[in-house]
Amino acid sequence: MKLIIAIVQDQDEVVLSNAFLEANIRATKLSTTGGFLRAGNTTYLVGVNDEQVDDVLDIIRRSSSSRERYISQPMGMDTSIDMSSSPMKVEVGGATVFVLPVDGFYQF
Ligand code: 2BA
Repeated sequence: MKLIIAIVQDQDEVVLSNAFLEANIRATKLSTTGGFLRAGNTTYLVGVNDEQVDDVLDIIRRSSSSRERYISQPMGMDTSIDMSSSPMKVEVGGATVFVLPVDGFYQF
């Protein structure tokens, strides 16, 4: 068994939730915040059998888009770097995904 942790942009959340429902994939959705942009994103926890991992990755890939964001000064960034005249472009997503082995799965 594997635990898939997928961080997606909030704009992709509805499409991905619907895709999981359609494919009968059980997922838990968390409201999260990116450490760099300090913007909201959505993190899914998906527990699946090993043979389902590729299908879940496909669903996530198809449901997540990459987007450009412009930021003037991320909170907490070194303020000695003057970014006032040149907003920085960052490409966010589609999805950041971790696949972890699961030692145990219990429902009490
Ligand atoms: P954020 O941390 O808010 O990062 C948003 C985007 O800002 C990143 O997109 C990346 O393009 C850029 N970025 C992040 N840190 C940067 C830095 N030190 N310097 C320059 N640009 C930087 P993504 O890479 O697509 O990441 C989207 C979100 O996925 C992240 O939001 C974070 O919530 C999560 N994430 C990404 N990598 C992660 C990791 N290794 N561990 C845990 N969460 C991660």
